[in-house]
Amino acid sequence: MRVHLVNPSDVSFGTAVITPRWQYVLAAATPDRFGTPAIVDETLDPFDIETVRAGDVVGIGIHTANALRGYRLGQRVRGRGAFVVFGGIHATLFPDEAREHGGAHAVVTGDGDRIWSRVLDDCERGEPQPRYEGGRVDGDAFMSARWDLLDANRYMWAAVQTVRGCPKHCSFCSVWRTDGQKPRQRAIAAVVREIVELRRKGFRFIVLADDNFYPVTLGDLAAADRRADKRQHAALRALRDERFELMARLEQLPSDMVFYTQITMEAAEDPEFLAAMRRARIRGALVGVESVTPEGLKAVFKNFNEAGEDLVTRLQAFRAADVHVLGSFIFGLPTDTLETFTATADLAQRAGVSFAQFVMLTPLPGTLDFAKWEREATDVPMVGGVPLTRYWLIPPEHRPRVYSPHPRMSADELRAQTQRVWDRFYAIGAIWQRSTCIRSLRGRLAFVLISKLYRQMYANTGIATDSARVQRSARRARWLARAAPRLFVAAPMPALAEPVSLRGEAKAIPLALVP
Ligand code: B12
Ligand code: SF4
Repeated sequence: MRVHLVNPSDVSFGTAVITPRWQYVLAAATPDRFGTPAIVDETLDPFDIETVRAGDVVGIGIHTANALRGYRLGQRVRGRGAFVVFGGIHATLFPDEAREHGGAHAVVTGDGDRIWSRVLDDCERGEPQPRYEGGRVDGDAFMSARWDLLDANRYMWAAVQTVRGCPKHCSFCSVWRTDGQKPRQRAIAAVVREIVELRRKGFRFIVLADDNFYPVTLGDLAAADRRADKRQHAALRALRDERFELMARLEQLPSDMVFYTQITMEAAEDPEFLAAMRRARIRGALVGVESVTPEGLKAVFKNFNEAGEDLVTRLQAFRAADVHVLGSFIFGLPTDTLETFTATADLAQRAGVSFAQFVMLTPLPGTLDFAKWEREATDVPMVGGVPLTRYWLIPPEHRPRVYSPHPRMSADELRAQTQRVWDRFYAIGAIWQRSTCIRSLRGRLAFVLISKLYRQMYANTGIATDSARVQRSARRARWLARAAPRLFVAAPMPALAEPVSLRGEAKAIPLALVP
């Protein structure tokens, strides 16, 4: 019985930007007696189903965007007599769908770390259960990924997770509902061990694939300190201290290492944290700016962000700490007007963000926005027998782009305006100007390449609807992607030692104490 772990994708680029972490985590969770799992990432190459034999187990991980591709694969491998198991965020949200459309024998909801070995045992006995609850595994029980299985030449960045869950509750995001609002921080030693292993192999670019790298703000601490019962304050303090300890260890790693993460803007108000990020060489962060207006922020329950000039100041604080910001902006909020597009484009350039993504408000399953959209939808259009409220089940060639309805602008208008902002931000002159944030010519060229690649990949899978444009983008992305990994590989360091703890090993925080 062979185990296959498949990351579905309709488009294969030959090279990918970031390793799908779940595959290496599930490989680690696979007991030795089942042998080494075959890891297939379709963003690199399509899955050759001829490799699947009757009695094998095929684990397919899906998010909403690749769910249908996953279902199609599931049906085909089930036809070959394999056991089909689905997991991932979309399967967690719609477990029955994977059975109905994907030929699933079993669906795992939540985290796969602990439950996976039981699923395999049951398949071995020929008795998989229809549903397994993986739950939310504690931070210190997360499996470390099996990086020995990684082909170092095909990815630009490796993904290491340090914390799961986010205390916020933004209306367009599903993370706080699936991963929970209690931050589950991994043990520092486990995180660092993975990073060292990756650097030994020649990986120097690491994505800290966290929901929010800054789960405890200064505001949270102050609020907890005002309470008579100080236990919560102590728990938050301990979480914060662990972040600093982790960053102190990263600081001791080879100086050519670069980290990238996702973080809320509140970190910009915390100079001590920013300074630690700089020392740890966390050189980039996706910051969910979302909207440049206070009304827009309120509409998505993100009032903790700043707007206008205060927003510029916050974003510049990251830049001053040498943290390149990938600003994530949302268009199509009910409060947006035509002026919002120009104001956003101007602000993105002025605030010194190095990269930006301009996404259109989309009702993603598991979010409050989706629930409202589904609830309020009347006369739901059908496409090929599928209601639009299940748009991910519509074949990609017929699938309309689905956006949250806007009170004044049509979807076409929103899309055209959004495209215009992308084109403006990623014009070669604008990129070259932004690349001055890097000193070396090689670094600047890499910056231009990554900017162009990012833009092309997004245009391909993101907002463009004109198929000629999509095809062109895919071709360019493939071409750029071939050149990119060479700029990312470093000489392996097989003898690299693990950095030592500066304050003694931090203890895992009892979950019950974290608010
Ligand atoms: C890093 C990341 C990215 C990276 C890298 C993706 C990659 N190559 O892995 C980048 C930046 C490229 C990215 C892009 C996007 N992402 Co993203 N991303 C994440 C993030 C923060 C972490 C993912 C991760 O590595 N987690 C660590 C691993 C170990 O966890 P995991 O994947 O959940 O897997 C565990 C379980 O789910 C389960 N499991 C997973 N698969 C399987 C399979 C089986 C068989 C089993 C048994 C179990 C199992 O077990 C695993 C171990 O516990 C998540 C947030 C999140 N919490 O998941 C968002 C997230 C997955 N992304 C999201 C989105 C929306 C996107 C984009 C569409 C954003 C955009 N607007 O462009 C694009 C989509 C790109 C594409 N076309 O596929 C959403 C998905 C929502 C949804 N309903 O699908 C998430 C949940 C964030 C959010 N705000 O809601 N993303
Ligand atoms: S958008 Fe970011 S800050 Fe908001 S809930 Fe999701 S992960 Fe947390």
